[in-house]
Amino acid sequence: MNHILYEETGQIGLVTINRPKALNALNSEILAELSAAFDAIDTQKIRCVVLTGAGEKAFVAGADIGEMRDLDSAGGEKFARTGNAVFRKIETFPLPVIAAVNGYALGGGCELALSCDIRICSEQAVFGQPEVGLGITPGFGGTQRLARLVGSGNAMELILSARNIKADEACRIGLVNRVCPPEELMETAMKLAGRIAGNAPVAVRAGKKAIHEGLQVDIEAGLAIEEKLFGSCFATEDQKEGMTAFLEKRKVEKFNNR
Ligand code: DAK
Repeated sequence: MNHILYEETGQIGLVTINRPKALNALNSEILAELSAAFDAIDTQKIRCVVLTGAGEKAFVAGADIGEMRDLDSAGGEKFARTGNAVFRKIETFPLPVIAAVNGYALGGGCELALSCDIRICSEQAVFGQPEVGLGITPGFGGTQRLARLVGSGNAMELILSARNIKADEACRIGLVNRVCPPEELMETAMKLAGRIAGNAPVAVRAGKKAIHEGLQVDIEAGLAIEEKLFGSCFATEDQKEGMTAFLEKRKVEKFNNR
């Protein structure tokens, strides 16, 4: 791959978008490589994924404006389809994905962070949806995921004004979970990933699935989704071990992902 780095630390997979000279802007090659990188993750061995951008300046400064400018409508549609498919792949990925946002997360970059399950950012991070200033709307799910996460009023303000916001404001409106000094960002993200990786994998996956799927339906249907996934945990050895350890007043020996 030319622009995606992947490494593993124990049971954590780290995906890095590596095009720092263009502030990690997403072109079609990067989108294809990002998709392939997620496809290649061993979801039996790895238990949590961290996604970040290379360099100190940007997570992702958006879709590649140079590549997009001359697209015709068929090209625009193809670009949107590719991007939407990758972002949806991340959102529905069986493992939790944490975005470690190290700088600019603009346009498609903000939308990429929104496709992740949890967002942690550095004090230097900047978020925004500048698309209307470029004559387009957000095209990788921004109008949908931002409104679901921060409410329609905040999403309207950000998308319609194209105003960038800093980390503290992003945290205040719930766009990010946590803000930390730049030098502590990766350590904080990896620590959280490690904590997630230590829990029962089937239960963690079920929790992610229940939240995502439940948000798309009414409360009755959402509770039905939860019941089914809750029930499925009782078919696992890890549920027996988790509850037995509690009753025997000892720590869980090991969750085996079974
Ligand atoms: N695309 C391409 N190149 C970019 C880029 C981008 N989004 N952002 C930065 N770069 C490149 C710059 O062109 C520059 O390249 P060189 O000139 O060195 O070759 C290099 O990165 C460094 O950038 P700057 O020199 O501008 O750095 P500054 O520190 O001065 O400014 C900045 C940093 C982040 C404020 C600035 O670069 C900036 O405003 N960048 C653009 C941010 C932006 O508008 N992002 C949103 C892009 S629109 C769709 C699906 C999705 C989308 C649209 C449609 N469909 C459904 C069809 C998504 C749209 C977007 O993301």
